[in-house]
Parts: sequence; structure tokens; C-alpha cells
Amino acid sequence: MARALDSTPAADGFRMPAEWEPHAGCWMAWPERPDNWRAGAAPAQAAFAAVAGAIVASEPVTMGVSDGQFERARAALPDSVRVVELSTDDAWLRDTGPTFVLDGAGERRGVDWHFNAWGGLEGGLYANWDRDDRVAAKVLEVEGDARYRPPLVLEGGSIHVDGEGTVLTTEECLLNPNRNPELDRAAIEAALHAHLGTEKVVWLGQGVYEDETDGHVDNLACFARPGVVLLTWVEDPADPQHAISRDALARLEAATDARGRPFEVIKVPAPGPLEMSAEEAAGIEPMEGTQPRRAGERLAASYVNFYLGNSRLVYPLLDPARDADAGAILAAAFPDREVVGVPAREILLGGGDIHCITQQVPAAH
Ligand code: KQY
Repeated sequence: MARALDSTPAADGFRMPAEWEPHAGCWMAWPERPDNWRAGAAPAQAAFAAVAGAIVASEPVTMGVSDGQFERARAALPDSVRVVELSTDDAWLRDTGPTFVLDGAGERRGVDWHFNAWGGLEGGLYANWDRDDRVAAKVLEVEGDARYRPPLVLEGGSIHVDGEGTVLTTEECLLNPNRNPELDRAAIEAALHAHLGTEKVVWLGQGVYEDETDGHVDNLACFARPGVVLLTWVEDPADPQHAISRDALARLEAATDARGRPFEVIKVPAPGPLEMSAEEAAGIEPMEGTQPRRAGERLAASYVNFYLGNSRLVYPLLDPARDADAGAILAAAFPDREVVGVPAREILLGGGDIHCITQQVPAAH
């Protein structure tokens, strides 16, 4: 593994580009662990293959796969998806992959955050995450990009940037003592700026209700462009998500971005509420040390958990009553993208959605 750089991206003139800036491609990883994916992961694999197929029409896709699953994945995926051997503990490339940064000359590097399975021994979702913690370094080896390795536990799903100096995140996740207990809010802000090249943090409070990542922002809200935020919304005051979304709206309405702009907020009505069925829960093989699944548990469903590819926006289909309206809102927010829905309940059952299982590689010049 190549030695990590001992400076920071900001000190070297690098910044994390916004997701709508041009991509060289997208990385994903193949799901297989039966204690997170029901029915031996077969339904989730079909969903991941559909997501990869939808994205590859817009930009190259690389799928990391274990040796044991190689032939199965190769057969299930379109020929245009590159399949490479990659050892993982699970399949959340947003969180285990590198956060890519670019400099003014278009050189690309990657930030290899420390990963502790969303909380380590204090609420983490599985007991051993060593392979996942090596994923980012391996992706950077394949891409031939230099690597930063900051002393910070962070997942890519817990941050969104506008590419113009603003980072959006949640207190529930980044100030959670199960990530970086020795760092206070000011120290976290400084670390974000040093590694993302940002200047201002906009703090939301909680993430989506019952989100097992401790409230990743990528399930709650994202930028559509600088100054414009898409926010998961639930109108019913009796639903716990209502107060969470209202609080996020109030914070956004009171905030300005790094360039001093107020935010326009576009509400995106959430699917459901959705719950895990008895049949779905029964298909998961419980394992010591892994987050158990129970019939009736609320699923942290959201339409903002989409992938923004070069020419396509790929979003999760989760609720026939709401999918089309969500697609129309996304199409209006991204008029230059073809908006494509992919059935994604099987991904949601594993604890995240399309943004969580993808990692864009910005185009280097
Ligand atoms: O949503 C994500 N970014 C990851 C979810 C992890 C769930 C593990 N069961």
C-alpha cells in the first residue's frame, strides 16, 4: 500500500468537488453477507446490478467483488461494468471508499478516512470492519491516486459539499462520541475544512428517523446546486420524521452558505412510512455482533439518497404512491439529467440506499 501523504488536501490546494461536477466513473461493491442481506443476498444483488446498469449508461462503473462471488457478479452485471476483486465486510462504497479531491490543475487525490462500521464498539453495525477500512486505499491504488489518511473517523455519506466552500452535515453523526470522541465541534469543523477544502459547515440536527448510520446527511438532504438544498419531508405531525425535517428546514432558512447566499429549500416528500415485513426479516441470518433485524422496524426511506451521474440521476423506487412525484421533483431540480428510477427496497432493507452504495470518481484533467 502506497505511503499516505502527511499534509492535508487544503494545504496542498485540493478540494472536494460537488457531485454534479464531471465524473471519470463510479465505484460500487457487491453485497453478500447473509446477516445483512436477506435470502443469501440474491435480491440485493439483483438491485445492485440494476443500479450499476442504470449508472453505466452515464459513466464507467467498477464493481468490487469477493473471489467467491466473482462469477455470480460477472454473470449478473452488464458487460460494460468492470468487475475487480475486492475484499470487503459489506457493500457501502460511499462510506468505505475514498473521498476524492481535485486541485486547480485537475490532479486527483483521495482521502482515506478511518472507518469503524458506523460507531465501532459503541453502536457500530458489525463487529469486524478491517477489510472495509482498507477499501479506500485499494481503490486509490487501482485509480493511481495519491492518498491522505487523516486521523479521523468519517463516512462519505455523512457529508455533502456544494463545491464552493460549503459542507452540509448532521450533529447526530459528526458530533456522536462513537466517531471522534476527542474532537469538539470546532475541531471537527477544522478537520472537515482541512480535508475537503471547505470554509463553512452548515449543521443540521438529526438525520432520517431510525437511520442506523447515526443520521447520515445523504439520506436527509443534499445540494441540487450551490444555494439550493433538497430536503426529505414528511407532512404528518404525528410522524417522528416531521419534527426532524422541520428542524432541518429552520436551520437551513436561518443559514447562509460559504459565499453568503441564503438557501432555497426544495421539499422532497418521503416514501411510506415503510417497515420491514416478517418475511423480509425472516430471510436475514442473525449473527453475533451484527445489528439484528426485526419485523415491523421502520425503514429509513428517502428519495434524496440518489446517485448523480454525468448524464443520469439514478433514484430509488420505494413506494408506488410517491415514486413518480419524487421523480418529477428531482427532474425539475436537475433539468440537465435524465432521471431514472430503480427498484431499491432490497437496498433499503440493508440499511441505506443508492447514494450509500456508490462513490463517484471526479474527472482529473
Ligand atoms: O447508509 C449507509 N451509508 C450505510 C448503511 C449501512 C448499513 C449496514 N447494515
